[in-house]
Amino acid sequence: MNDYSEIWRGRDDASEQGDTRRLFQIVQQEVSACTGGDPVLLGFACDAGVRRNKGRPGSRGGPRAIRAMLAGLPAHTLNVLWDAGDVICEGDALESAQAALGERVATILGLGGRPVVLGGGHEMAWGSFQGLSQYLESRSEEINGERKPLLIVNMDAHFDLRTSRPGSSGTPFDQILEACRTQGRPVTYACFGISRLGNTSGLFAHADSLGAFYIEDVDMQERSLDQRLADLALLLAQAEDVYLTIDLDVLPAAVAPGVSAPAAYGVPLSVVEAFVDKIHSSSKLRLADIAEMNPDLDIDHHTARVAARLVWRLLMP
Ligand SMILES: [Mn+2]
Repeated sequence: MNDYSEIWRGRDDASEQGDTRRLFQIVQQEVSACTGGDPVLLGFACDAGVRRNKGRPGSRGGPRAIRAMLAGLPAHTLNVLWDAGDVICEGDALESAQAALGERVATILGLGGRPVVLGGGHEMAWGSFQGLSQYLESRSEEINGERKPLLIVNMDAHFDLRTSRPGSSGTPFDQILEACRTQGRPVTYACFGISRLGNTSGLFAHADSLGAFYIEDVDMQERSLDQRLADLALLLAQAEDVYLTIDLDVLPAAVAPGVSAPAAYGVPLSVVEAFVDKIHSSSKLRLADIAEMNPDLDIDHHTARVAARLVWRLLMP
């Protein structure tokens, strides 16, 4: 276990009136004691997949940067927050780090916790999914009848469906869909915020061939929000379980400069947040992660603050 006492600190308002608790005052690290429904943070300190994908490295510092911005946020109705520490990728040992992430996610899910994973490059999704898959497999014995699909909601400027191997930050959802085919697991892959300028025709064709559902960034603006939330409601109704993954590069570069591939256009934070809230309130969300936080490229913690804001909403009961 890493020592995070340097990060989990903030302003103590105990001399003020009312409930003055902030997240740093309710965080605990003995995760094995977590009870059903508690939120659990887990970091994936890794940019090996970004390097393999020829991106700009630095996201291995992401979990630390997001925790630092979370620490001082008010706790409001939350009474306990668990921090399971980081899975750290050494060098280019990506596959073993992803497997380790999967084990930790499966353990948290088995305890009844609500994991929120802080990245780290988007290669984290392949690790997160391995944990969710293990958990769903162990649970499936208790469920009779036909399985409804797993819904993967990816808020991202990119499909991340590259077919080259070994895996990278550009391949995780192709790896996941491949694993689902092998497992016979019904799955719906839905991408919101795809940039036409950030994906080749070949990638669009591959997404089509896989039956992916996707909405481009130009149709993910405020003016279309009601329609998009209706699309999301339909997808949620058809699903048994939901995995939400947010790539911070779905946001405009001015909002999230601290990412490997900033977006010239992007999806407004208000729209991303409306999606997060709707999915969070669906009671089907099993696992969430937030990818591509790169503190080396951030400006005055703007990206880390946005990431912390989205994570905060996922942590609330
Ligand atoms: Mn991505």
